[in-house]
Amino acid sequence: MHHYTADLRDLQFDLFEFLDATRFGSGPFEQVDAETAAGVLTEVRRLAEGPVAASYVDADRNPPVFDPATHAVTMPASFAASYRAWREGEWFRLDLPEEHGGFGAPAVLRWAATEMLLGANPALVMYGTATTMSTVLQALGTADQRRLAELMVERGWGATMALTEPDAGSDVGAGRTSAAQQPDGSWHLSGVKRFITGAEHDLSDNIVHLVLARPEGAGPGTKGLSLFAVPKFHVDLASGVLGERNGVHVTGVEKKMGLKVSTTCELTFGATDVPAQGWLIGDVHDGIAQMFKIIEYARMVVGAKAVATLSAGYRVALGYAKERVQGADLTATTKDAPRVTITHHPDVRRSLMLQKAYTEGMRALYLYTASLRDQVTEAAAAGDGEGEAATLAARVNDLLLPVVKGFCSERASQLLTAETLQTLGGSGYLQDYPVEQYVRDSKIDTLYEGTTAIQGQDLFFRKVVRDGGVAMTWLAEQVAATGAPAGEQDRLAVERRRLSAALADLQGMLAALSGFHAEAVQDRTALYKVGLNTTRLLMATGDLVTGWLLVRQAEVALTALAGEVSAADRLFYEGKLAAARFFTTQVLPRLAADRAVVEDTDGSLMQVAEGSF
Ligand code: ST9
Repeated sequence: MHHYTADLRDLQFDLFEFLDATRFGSGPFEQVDAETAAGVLTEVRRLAEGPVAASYVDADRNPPVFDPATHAVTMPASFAASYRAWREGEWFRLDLPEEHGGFGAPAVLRWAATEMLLGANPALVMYGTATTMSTVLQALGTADQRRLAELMVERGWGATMALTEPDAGSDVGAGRTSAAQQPDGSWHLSGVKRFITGAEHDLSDNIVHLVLARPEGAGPGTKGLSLFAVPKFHVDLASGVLGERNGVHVTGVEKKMGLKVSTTCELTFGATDVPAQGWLIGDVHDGIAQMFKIIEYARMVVGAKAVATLSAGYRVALGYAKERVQGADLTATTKDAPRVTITHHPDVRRSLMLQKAYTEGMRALYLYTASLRDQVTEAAAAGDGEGEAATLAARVNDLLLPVVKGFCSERASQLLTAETLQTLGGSGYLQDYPVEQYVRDSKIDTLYEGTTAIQGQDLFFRKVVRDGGVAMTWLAEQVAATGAPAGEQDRLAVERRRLSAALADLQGMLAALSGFHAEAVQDRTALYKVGLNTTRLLMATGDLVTGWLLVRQAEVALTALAGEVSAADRLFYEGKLAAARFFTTQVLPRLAADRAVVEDTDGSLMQVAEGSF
């Protein structure tokens, strides 16, 4: 047994009972029927819990070694073995479209399988998604770049997304890496990128960097950036044979709090005699939009990773709590009353149910978001890709992306520290259990791929205001429908009432923020009142959608319980009812306080002198 166990039952529930299971074996997903999909989940679970999880701890204690003289990184042997096991199983194909050697699996299945790998060994997925990055070259590249993409898949080459620079983190548009066009049509890049994931390792014999740089004479900001493919080694595209070393080198590898086996690199272009030669993607200057194709995917990776780690942690905490005998029942009246396992203590139960409800609710959230992508694919396959339903599904998917990334990572990180580790008491602080590593490895999820603050701004300014509120209004209608009273005998009456109240609170927040936004037409400083609340809005939206999905899951559970179920399934479905009851009555009421804070925002914080902090 390694550190990780997957929650296969809950993943199966999401895919085959909760979300629309009719997509398996039909339309664009004809080749992946439900039985095949279930087989994929079982196989990936075996791989994740076995060889993939095997190096998780060792690679943390013995992280990659960087040699500045050769710019090379040696990966821990244990991790290389995990990576090999994953590649030899050809599982990288799961994430590729069928026309590029993939399985043609729906997004819900791809993300469910990815969750297990992320929970078992997140860095492995981060190195492995290099293969998926090739699809951007397939979609947007020239004929040569599409050939390069083929080689990336065939040879298992690494890839990076290179945006960040020492003075351009959240503000990507401040990037100074430049690109000068050459007579042969290629470009020479100069500059330094920072925090580049996987820019050096010895897991593959080449790495293709996808780099944002500013062509000479281009304008400022993100719109002046173009996207270039810059390989570590030049390639003869016809044969795939590697040629000369390109002038791009890793000049530093960061020492970090966690996720140590994922190399975080400083990447320098054109600092030696050899130029850093790159090629403009698709021969068009549209860098930030092209890079966002990768960023959107990566933000889903981060959200799913956060849920995967919380799930792994919750299962460790639950196992511990069921075994750990400590103290007497709170109602005991004598000092020598029998000691009980800590699951008998109310506060431990509160903590465990909080972890369970968030884990299952946020899993439902990222899978529901993935299912919207499937709806777009299905509509396109039916020749209705530009139709109303597909457009709406794409907009709601866009709306939920910052929630998946920002909300799931924040909640998972908070819960792992405040609840999961705490369940184990002092033992949680020890390296005897994996939870301290989960805490360290998951903290980065709130930071990279756009911090939580960036996700909050994205949600309000781009996904609500710029969208004209279309996606948010549709989502609110769905929540309202679930929250509507369903008769006197309804076992979920309390849950629906609480859900409706929380929806009203979120709508109150949105109304207040829209008011501040409108006020800014006259007085720009009113925007501060929006900015003081965008993270709060992000978290409240996440809580509401999580609560909504948990109530809908409870509806499915009730239906199942009305029929014949096994003893194990009875417990599983009762657990769904308990999670919905707990979340709607103990978490959602807090949105009323958030609403009051938003409505009372006066912007005075922005008047406080720096020296008074
Ligand atoms: C990093 C790496 O952190 C960490 C590794 C994580 C592990 C991930 C695993 C690897 C995954 C690899 C997967 C590959 C697979 C790929 C498969 C793909 C199929 N949505 O608002 P404006 C665009 S890397 C879409 O004016 P500012 C849009 O084109 C570092 N597009 O922005 C827009 O034009 P328009 C991560 C968006 O004020 C244009 O940008 N760093 C979106 O100029 C300008 O928009 C970050 O994430 C969006 N949501 O710049 C940066 N937003 O408006 C964080 C913008 O005409 N900072 N565009 O449509 C930000 O996101 C900033 O908000 C900013 C602001 C830079 C966009």
